[in-house]
Order: sequence, then structure tokens, then C-alpha cells
Amino acid sequence: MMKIGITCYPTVGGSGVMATELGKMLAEEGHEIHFITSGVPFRLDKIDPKIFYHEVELNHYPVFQYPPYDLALATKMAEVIDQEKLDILHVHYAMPHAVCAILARDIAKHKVGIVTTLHGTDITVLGIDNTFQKMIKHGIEQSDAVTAVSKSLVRQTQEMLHVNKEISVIYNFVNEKEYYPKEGASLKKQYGIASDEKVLIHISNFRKVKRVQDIVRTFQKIGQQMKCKLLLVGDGPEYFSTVQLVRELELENHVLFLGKQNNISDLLSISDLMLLLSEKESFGLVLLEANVCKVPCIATNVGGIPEVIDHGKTGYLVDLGDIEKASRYALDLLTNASKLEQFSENAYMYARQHFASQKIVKQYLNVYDRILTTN
Ligand code: GMT
Repeated sequence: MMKIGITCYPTVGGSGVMATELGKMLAEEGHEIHFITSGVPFRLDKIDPKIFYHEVELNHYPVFQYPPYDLALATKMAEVIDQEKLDILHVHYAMPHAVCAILARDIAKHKVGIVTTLHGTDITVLGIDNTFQKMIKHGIEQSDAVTAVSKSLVRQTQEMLHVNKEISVIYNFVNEKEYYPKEGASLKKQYGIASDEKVLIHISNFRKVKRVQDIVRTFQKIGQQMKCKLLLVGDGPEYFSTVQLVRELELENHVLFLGKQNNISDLLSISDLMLLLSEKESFGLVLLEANVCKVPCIATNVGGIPEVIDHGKTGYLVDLGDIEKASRYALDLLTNASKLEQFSENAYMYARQHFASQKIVKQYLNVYDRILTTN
């Protein structure tokens, strides 16, 4: 039995989901889990005697212009390491979490191993502002072990940072107890979707990189050939420009804006096809969520996406911005029932085989074990 601390951003987002699900699964295996975050992770929705939550409090001191989140986090981490005698502190994101963890390790008296998982955002930050380069590099190199969610992200990190550290790939997973194909006829009806209409779905945080406008334009082309609806799930900076585009294209009766939703697997279960046409994606967790609910995906051939989708078998890959091809592939699947069925089955089998939660959790446990035996 290990005592493991986990730090992530607790709000909605693939990395927060992954960190929380990992904590829940480790607790199921008998390990003691201590979340050290600024809010209760949103997927931490059930009581579990093996899971503890330590809140990082942000006080607004009149002397500081900004509340010092990083230092408050490092202090809390050090406190929890000593108090709970943590064996491992697993942080998601090098910036700032790995750096905070390293500072906490220096402050704490109890010996702890630091594991950092990269989710891609560190690299995105560097693309915008490389003043953080040395700090992110330091966070990675001083961690006891570093993992990344795809081979593509490992390559990118090495290209941008030239880190003197081995980074191992541990793919994302989904909790199969929550994500599986469910009966969806009544929900479909509640949304006013006719039984002969096909349903396309896009789920994201509506950031610019998600290219939601490409989703709408692809859908427009599909809608010219067949009866269908598009579910847009999520919220973010591009939400209103997307609403505007939908109005301009006179698609209001065909596009449903659902905002942020918790029970994603229910929505996936009424969907026939997912579209994810991002310009950057280190993994694309929603693709995996779709696949385990038997929903194949059409996605861009960028970042880690080709490691999740087997082109021509579990879904299709298109070049960034190629909405023409995306709509052709979608029509090919949606108008061919046996092919769609075959892709759904393939997607399900592929996801369950390559990204099984048991297998991935074991890989993380091996990383922890290695640190504990060498430390
Ligand atoms: O994509 C986002 O905007 C959110 C971000 C996050 O921090 O959750 O997602 C990143 O991590 C996910 C979990 O590993 C990956 O599935 C996403 O592909 C990755 N996003 C990007 O690389 C843009």
C-alpha cells in the first residue's frame, strides 16, 4: 500500500479528469490518495475512505498584488508530505506543479518521490511565451520520473526543451464503469431528435485551438446531404462566435448548444459520430471517451491523435482545415449502416484493448515502484 499525493487543476479538462480517475482507481486498489488542489476535483463525486482532499487556500494579502498560488501550493504540498508521510507526489503539468513539488520536496523532512505527467499544455505555453522555458525544463529534469500522454508529446517536449531526462509514454484511459454504451432512445426524444436523424457530437472547451468553426462548417456540408443534428458540448472563449456562425449559416434548428455537461457518456450514447478538428491535441481524451461508448471519430491528423485513432478502421484522420474531406468521410460512414456498425465495434475494441484502465494504472504503479526501490 502506497501513500500518494496528486496535484492537478481541479476544473473541467482532460488532465483534471485523468488525474482524478487515476486517484480513484489507485484507491480502489487499496492505496491511500491525497489530492492537493485548489478546489475539489469535479470528478471526485463519491465518498471513498481511501481518498483525502487537502485544499490549497489562496489568501488575498493586502501587500501582494496577486495571491501567490504557487507558493501556497508548495507550502501545502510540504505540509501534506510530512504529515501524511507520502511515498509519492504525482503532479500533472510541469508548470507550475512540478516546480512546486520540487520546492516542497526541498522543504519537507520526509523523503518523497516526484512524478510529473505532461499533458501538452506546458508545450503550448512555451509556444506563446518562452520565458518559462528554463523553469519547465528544471521541473522536468528534477522530477524523479516523467511521463507524457503520447509519443508525439515526448517528441515535442524533446524538440522544444532538449531535456536531460527520460520521458516515458503512459497513455490516457477512461473509467469503463462510467463510460460504456447506454440506452439513449428517450434522451434523444427529449432533445427533439427524430429517430431517423443521425447525431454528430463535438465536445471541447471552445478554445481557439479546437477550431469549433471547422466543426460547424463540416456539419453544414453533411447536413446538405442528410437529416442530422450536431450536439456542441462545452463552453469557452469561442462559444459566442460559434453561436454567431450557426446563425449566419441558418443552422439554428440543427445545432444544439448544450454547454458544460457532466454525464458525457449519456450524450455519447445518443451520438453516431464525433468530430474533433483541433490544431493541437497531445492526446484527445474525448476521442477515447467516444470510442468506449462505441462512437467512431473523425479527427485531425495532429499531435497524439493518430496514436488514438486507427485511420480507416476505428475512424478517419484528415489534415488540419480539410473540412471537405471531413464531411466526405462523415457521409461515407453515416450513409452506410454496416460500415458505421463495423467502425463502432472496431473503435470500442481498440480503445478497450490499447487504453484499458487496468493496464494504464499498472504502468503508473510500476513508475512509482521504480522510484521507491531506487530512492
Ligand atoms: O485541451 C485542452 O484545452 C485541455 C488540456 C488539459 O489540460 O486538460 O488537455 C490536454 O490534456 C488532455 C489530457 O491528457 C489531452 O487529452 C489533450 O489533448 C491536451 N490538450 C492539448 O494538447 C491541446
